[in-house]
Amino acid sequence: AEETVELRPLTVALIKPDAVADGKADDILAKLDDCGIDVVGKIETTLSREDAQTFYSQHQGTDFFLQLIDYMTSGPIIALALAAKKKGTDVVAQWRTLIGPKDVTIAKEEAPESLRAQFGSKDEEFKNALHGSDTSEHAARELAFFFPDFHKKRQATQPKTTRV
Ligand code: RTP
Ligand code: MG
Repeated sequence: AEETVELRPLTVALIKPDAVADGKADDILAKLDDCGIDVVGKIETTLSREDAQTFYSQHQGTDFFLQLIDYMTSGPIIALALAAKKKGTDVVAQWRTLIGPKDVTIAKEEAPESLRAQFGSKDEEFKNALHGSDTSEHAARELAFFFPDFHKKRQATQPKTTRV
């Protein structure tokens, strides 16, 4: 069978360890269609400490870094490559809006419909169930990390552009 390469802009979501362990992954996945999101890649994996440190390198040196690495390596995660159903949508921004604020308490107050408000931990405000790439550059980097073959095929299909 012929494989088609997904050429829409993509973002990367992670269903974080607590949400996977609490059996929320299927409920989260079931909502995405109604949110205007197509899942075009899905893998389950467990991050090593080194992977997690690289993934969150921008937070190295913060007082929550160790806690964040412990959290993100505490069990299996599900990585998703997401595309917007609606043409021309900035899927990186769309997904960040859908997940809502990173602090679950604030998400519940300010964005009760958001996925973090619905699926985040009741007890720990930073166990927010979901990640979303924050820029298209980071989305490309995260896509290459979690879906290397997929990323390579996209690169090969992309027309070469010349910078003037
Ligand atoms: P993410 O990278 O996971 O999508 O979350 P985000 O962009 O909304 O938030 P970011 O500032 O990048 O923080 C990354 C993750 O670190 C945890 N965190 N803990 N204890 C704390 O003060 C604290 N601050 C952030 C959260 O799990 C957050 O999602
Ligand atoms: Mg972030």
